[in-house]
Amino acid sequence: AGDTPDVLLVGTAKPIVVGGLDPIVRLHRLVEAPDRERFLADVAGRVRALAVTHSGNPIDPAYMQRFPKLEIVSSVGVGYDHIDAVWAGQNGIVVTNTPEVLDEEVADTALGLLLCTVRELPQAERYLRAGKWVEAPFPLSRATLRNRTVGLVGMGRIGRAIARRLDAFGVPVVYHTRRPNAAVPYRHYPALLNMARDVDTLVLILPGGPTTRNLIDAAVLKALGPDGILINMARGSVVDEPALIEALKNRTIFAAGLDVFANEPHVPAELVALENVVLLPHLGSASVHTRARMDQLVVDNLAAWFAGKGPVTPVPETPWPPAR
Ligand code: 8YV
Repeated sequence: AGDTPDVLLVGTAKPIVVGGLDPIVRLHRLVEAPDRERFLADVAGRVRALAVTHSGNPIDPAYMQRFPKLEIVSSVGVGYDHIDAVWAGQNGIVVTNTPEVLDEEVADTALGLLLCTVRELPQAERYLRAGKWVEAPFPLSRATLRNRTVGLVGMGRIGRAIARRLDAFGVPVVYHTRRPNAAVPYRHYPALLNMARDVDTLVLILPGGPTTRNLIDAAVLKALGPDGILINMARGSVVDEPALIEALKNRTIFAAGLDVFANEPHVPAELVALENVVLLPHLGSASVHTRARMDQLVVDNLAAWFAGKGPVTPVPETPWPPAR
């Protein structure tokens, strides 16, 4: 009590995170340290929390073990596949993410990307800018959202926000998850391959990490078929990227809309060269409005923790109060 806790900032010094934490903790900015290793060795023994503002750094057991007094990892973003939350839970470390505050934003972006991909809107805009409209009208889009059925892979909070939007569009929704969600009215497919066979559009909105790696492989793409459209709002790791590139080149599927990639920010040149893809630089939640709420939640979790109130949004692997 009375002790100002030491917190290590891992990632960029976002103003809301720094501004919110500076008055209540002793904030160490790893990002600004000239000699990171010496800096870490210096502060590691005192650090009680990590504030993670960048998902590029893997927060694995070896990393967390450098901080013997580590109590909590507060990470920005709803996805936390960059953190070994199972190990953290087993070692009494709480992990928090930033759910809910981004649901509607990501769902908006998902519908935008779906419409862009189905109706070839970015291609049409490039056409206009290139001055080609005066020569001939842009070709009719071969695909349409009319008569499509969307298979959602994942049915969490964001999945439900996407499904609600599709309801309003008059587009039927089905979904695949490991366990059916009793709270939703949509048909559940226990087997992804069966769903891929029955629908022509897949929207990925599920966690990344080892359990979902390459879930969308050549077999799923083949089952989706020549009218198939794949939208990835989840993590690049969920898709076998080389298999997807092959499927797009060979017209095994019709098109893809991707907000996430296997090795961000690097996007394979082969994808960039394709006309039947729409590519976004991982901006599902990336508005000033929503990112401010996410950053604030990173602060709120640490503020609540050090005030003795427990975390605001712990991940399921590190429940609070801890399961015994
Ligand atoms: C960001 C995201 O990539 O919330 C997520 O899981 O993918 C994004 O909002 C990021 O985590 C915030 O920088």
